[in-house]
Amino acid sequence: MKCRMCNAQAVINMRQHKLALCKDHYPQWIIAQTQRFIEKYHMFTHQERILVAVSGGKDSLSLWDILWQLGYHADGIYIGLGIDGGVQYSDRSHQLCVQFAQQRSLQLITVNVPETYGMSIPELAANTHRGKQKPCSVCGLTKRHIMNQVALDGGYDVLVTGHNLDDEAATLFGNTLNWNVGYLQRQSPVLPARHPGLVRKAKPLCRFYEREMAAYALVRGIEYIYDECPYAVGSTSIYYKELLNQLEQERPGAKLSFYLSFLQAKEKDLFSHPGDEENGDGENLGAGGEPLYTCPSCGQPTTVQGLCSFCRMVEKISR
Ligand code: Q46
Ligand code: ZN
Ligand code: ZN
Repeated sequence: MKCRMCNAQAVINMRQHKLALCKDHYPQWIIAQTQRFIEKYHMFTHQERILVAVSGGKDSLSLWDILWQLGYHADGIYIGLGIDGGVQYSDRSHQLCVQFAQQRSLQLITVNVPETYGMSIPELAANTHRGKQKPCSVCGLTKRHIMNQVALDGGYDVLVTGHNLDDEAATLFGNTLNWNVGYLQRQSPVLPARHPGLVRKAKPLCRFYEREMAAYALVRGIEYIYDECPYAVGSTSIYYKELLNQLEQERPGAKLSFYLSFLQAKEKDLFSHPGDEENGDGENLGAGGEPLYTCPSCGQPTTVQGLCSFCRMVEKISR
């Protein structure tokens, strides 16, 4: 397979775009496409301050690398979850983020959950009613809360995450299977901040396949953690990804068109609703148009008067 631009050996063939590119032209194409998506969905500008959520995985580190090459003012945030899983998952992923930032003289903010809250994520989960089998719901709540708080306190304009097309298509698939209207309303490449306690969120990689991001990281020599979080094993989202991969196998481009057709349907107001909003709690906050209150402890939004879910959890474990 030859590169369409220069005839050199191609490193990737993207069947859905009928495009093969070499090791030089491929990263250039990814970077230019990312800039196109940032503008198309009005994610952020070169004048704004960006906080990139990094996990040590290929997507988030590639995203930070792309934004850096595009000349954006982007700092990173890493959240230490205290997850070991026999592979020292958290330690290793932190090391890789630190190394990545040092190589590019970028600023990395680290929040260590066990040091800050006195318990690791699995311990937090074991000590609350949430996440009886798996710590994922407590983990998600905690990560969203901390990322939003650090972005607010640091005066960042936008929080960006490395969700790729496979992630977005799997989420969309799950939300469609359940016709979860609230989540469908909120699923978007960019989510404006509707409450003063929230920052805007954006997903610049939402139109790239997972394999395209793996190829980008490889070509750019980015060292990343290959292991998934040990708690990801057997998750519904992984199951949906496998189903969608089967579909993609037979119909190249199916995943991309599933996602893009959804975005087009949204543009035509299929899911329009006055209460279109995400929240610090990660629940269906405000999606039904109900009013948002402000948590007296952290300032982030909540649907009930009083403490938000995160602050309630913290209060419970400190008792
Ligand atoms: S939620 Fe669950 Fe992930 Fe947290 S505990 Fe691991 S798998 S990291 S995206
Ligand atoms: Zn080429
Ligand atoms: Zn709160």
